[in-house]
Amino acid sequence: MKVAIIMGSDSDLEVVKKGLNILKDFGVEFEARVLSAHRTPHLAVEYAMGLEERGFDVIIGAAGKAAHLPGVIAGVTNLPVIGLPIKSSTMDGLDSLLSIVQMPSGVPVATVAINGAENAALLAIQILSVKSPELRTKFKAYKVSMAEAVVAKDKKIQELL
Ligand code: RP5
Repeated sequence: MKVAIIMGSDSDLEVVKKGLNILKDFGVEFEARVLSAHRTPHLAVEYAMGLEERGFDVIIGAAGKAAHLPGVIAGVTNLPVIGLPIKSSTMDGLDSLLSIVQMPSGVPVATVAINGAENAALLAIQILSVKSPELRTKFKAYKVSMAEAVVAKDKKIQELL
């Protein structure tokens, strides 16, 4: 089970890394590449078209500004594509979000929040966990520890007030 992460620029890496760390924590195999829908369109399409045959299951496409990358990828693959809008411009990432989320019907891109790299990775893990009991168990444990952290914070605040 493998996830491919394609980012439009190396300037996206700082945000994308947060998602890569989650994939590492869950022990999910991934490949991360810098390929642009505008600057290297032929390479990006060629790479995306080969992923299914290479055994990948999910693709995360991260891009900012006129963020066409996830949509272009979704157009040339049968694999599910998660779009990660990067806040990289003077419009606070709203341009990236709208470019990614407003896909025409027939070509879905599951779009997460602006800079939501963690959720992109977690959604990829949830998709993989449909066929992986091991990942599902890890995901359940993740949710439990997240809830425990909130309960601990609540307790701490009660003690302070
Ligand atoms: C997009 O343009 C990239 O995904 C990046 O978010 C944005 C800016 O790229 P750089 O000019 O920093 O390379 O294609």
